[in-house]
Amino acid sequence: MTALYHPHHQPQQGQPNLDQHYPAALIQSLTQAVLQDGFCVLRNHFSREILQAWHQAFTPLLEDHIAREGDRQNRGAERYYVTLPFTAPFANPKIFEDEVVLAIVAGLVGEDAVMCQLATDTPLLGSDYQAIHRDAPPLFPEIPQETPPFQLAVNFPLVDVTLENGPFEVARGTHLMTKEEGLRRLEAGEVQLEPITLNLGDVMIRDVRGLHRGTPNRTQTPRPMVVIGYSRRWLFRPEVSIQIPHPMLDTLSDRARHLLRFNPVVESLNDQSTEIYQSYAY
Ligand SMILES: O=C(O)CCC(=O)C(=O)O
Repeated sequence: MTALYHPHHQPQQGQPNLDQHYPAALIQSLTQAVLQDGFCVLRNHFSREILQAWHQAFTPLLEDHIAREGDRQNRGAERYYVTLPFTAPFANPKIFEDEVVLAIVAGLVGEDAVMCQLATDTPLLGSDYQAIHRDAPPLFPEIPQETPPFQLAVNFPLVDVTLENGPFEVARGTHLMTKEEGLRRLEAGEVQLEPITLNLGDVMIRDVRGLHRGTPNRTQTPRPMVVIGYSRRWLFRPEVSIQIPHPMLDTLSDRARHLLRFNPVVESLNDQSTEIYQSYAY
């Protein structure tokens, strides 16, 4: 069973997600779901107003990205990876410091986890099925056993995700085995790819080793999915980073500074090269 977070535990829209709304047992069961299934979904968790503002700010970034790098197509036809600038509206602690998400993250990749990625994946009309993949190589490719989690993706869409506009598909439990074994089980019909439909406000937390793929967006409307990466403190992923503009530093809480501590601080975002995350599938 995917652990679902049910609305009767839900804080009012616009209210902070305080711990008392999320009993420790619920956080524990969501954490356990990620350990067992490779993912969990928190329904109706983030403020839709905040995400609507993100969507508005994202649209010109996508257009600009396509104009500059549209011919790269390294994630497949009509599918784009766009880094989000760590400025308003995206540098919002109500999202990246969400108490519940951080509690689950801490239970999976440690209290001293780091935030290493803030970006989006967006299929458009004309996109296709991706090859089934993971987002990270195994820590120890020499042995056929998997390890406890070390890299998480916190995903949430900027539009409702339906079966028509390119739902992410994932095979439950495949983070616990080698990629070859996961592919064998898929081939044998022992596990299936499941499409994850999400409403604006829903959040998926996943172990990036779960075998998954993007699917075609058959609508005219782009389907942006945000990815915030949280890792164990010792994991270095040179392909991703978050450039922190110096003026933002004063606005960050101690916890945010700690989460972001291994990211580069830059004078301004204007003259910096952006993240190039080319090789994404393992
Ligand atoms: O956006 C999606 O649905 C999945 C994209 C993905 O897995 C990737 O590009 O690595």
